[in-house]
Amino acid sequence: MRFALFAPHIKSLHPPLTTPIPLIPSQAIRDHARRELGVDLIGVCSAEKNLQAEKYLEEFLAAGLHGEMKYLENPAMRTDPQQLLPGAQSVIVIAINYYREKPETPPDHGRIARYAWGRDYHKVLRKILKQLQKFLESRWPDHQHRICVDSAPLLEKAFAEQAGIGFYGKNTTLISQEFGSYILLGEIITTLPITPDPKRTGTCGSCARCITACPTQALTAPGRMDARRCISYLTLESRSAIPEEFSESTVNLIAGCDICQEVCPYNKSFAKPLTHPDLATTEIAGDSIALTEILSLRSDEDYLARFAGSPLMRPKRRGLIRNALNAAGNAIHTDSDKYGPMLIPLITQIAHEDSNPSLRVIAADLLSSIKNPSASSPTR
Ligand code: B12
Ligand code: SF4
Ligand code: SF4
Repeated sequence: MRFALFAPHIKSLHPPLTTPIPLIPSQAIRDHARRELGVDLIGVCSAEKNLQAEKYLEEFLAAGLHGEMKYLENPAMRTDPQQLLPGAQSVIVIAINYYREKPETPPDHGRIARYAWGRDYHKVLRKILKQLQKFLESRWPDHQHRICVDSAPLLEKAFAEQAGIGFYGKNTTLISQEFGSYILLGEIITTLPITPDPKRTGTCGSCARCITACPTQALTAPGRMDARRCISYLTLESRSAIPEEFSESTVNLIAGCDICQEVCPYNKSFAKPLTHPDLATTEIAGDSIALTEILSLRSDEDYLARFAGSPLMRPKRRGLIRNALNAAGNAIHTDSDKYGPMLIPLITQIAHEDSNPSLRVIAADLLSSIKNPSASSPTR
């Protein structure tokens, strides 16, 4: 039996701790997660506060790089599992591979990032973590657990790195040796003292392909992102119009962006098709959607009927139509004879009739930029 060198919650209450806490070996948890729950990677780290991650996040916030993502403005909590579960001893991190081959996307279709092709991963990972929690409860009663998949404010990559799942790439994603960066993360914070895994070593070396490939220069330095420039932020998180500066480079990306992952040599070598049945069997948005279909979604009810259970519920109808208008503008500017006749009538309809006033403005501005391509507008 190994012993913990520290027990974070006890340490903070009684600094001169003398009795070591016996550590539970992680093998049974690992085996159950992999064999019974289809978890691709699992690791454990101590529930100690991550001071370095807190410092990085504070710097990121102080520089305003998070834009409208106000929910990140709690760095002390995001880096301290004790604040999410008093008495926490360990963080169990799971990773699910979500890679799939991407077919070519025609310009009159909006491209969807891989994580959003099927069911909302929060639901999928939460279900897996609930089953894992049941297993923990059956083996070790009288302990507390808290599940996190974006839902609780935890800086997930930082704890996944500590738990040996992978290393931070220059594109700011967490890269695993087994699957590359196409992995989604979820955690159980627990009062169980479990043997931690060693941190994995890994490095980008001299590679900087992601930094060069990013169409909006969102990767400002290795491991540093100005989220306000990232297409994922612009299409999913921001509620504002897509700034003119980024509208052309966003091309036909309407929900997230995978470019800095697609160019990554780790993904080229190690990405493999996903196997988890809950991600594999569902396809709600798919890899792309005809812009005419999105621009025809006139009501929130239509939107819900089409995208319920998908990550596309996050930008809501307003956000996805804003993105589709931007993509439509780009398609028309590429080949107006080909794409104008099918898209302009729908843009006109939005400009005149849409229930959302900001969409009416974006559509009207787009129409004037189509008529007068040299004029600027919020979407071009
Ligand atoms: C906010 C957020 C975003 C923002 C900001 C992205 C970002 N890079 O953080 C936006 C909207 C842009 C975004 C985009 C995406 N996201 Co996101 N996002 C989050 C969220 C909710 C919080 C992340 C956060 O706090 N970021 C703020 C910054 C400060 O954190 P950070 O990158 O971890 O910064 C660290 C580095 O600077 C780092 N660092 C560590 N060592 C070193 C060393 C050096 C030298 C340096 C300089 C820095 C450094 O320290 C900082 C703190 O730990 C997490 C879920 C969660 N609750 O954690 C998902 C999460 C990070 N996203 C995820 C995914 C899948 C995506 C997308 C791939 C989706 C898509 N296809 O569009 C893209 C990827 C874009 C990219 N290149 O990162 C996954 C990532 C999985 C993985 N393998 O890494 C997560 C973990 C969700 C999940 N549960 O799986 N996302
Ligand atoms: S997700 Fe796209 S926009 Fe964001 S950093 Fe990566 S390449 Fe750049
Ligand atoms: S593309 Fe190169 S620099 Fe970027 S994350 Fe991958 S290995 Fe690192």
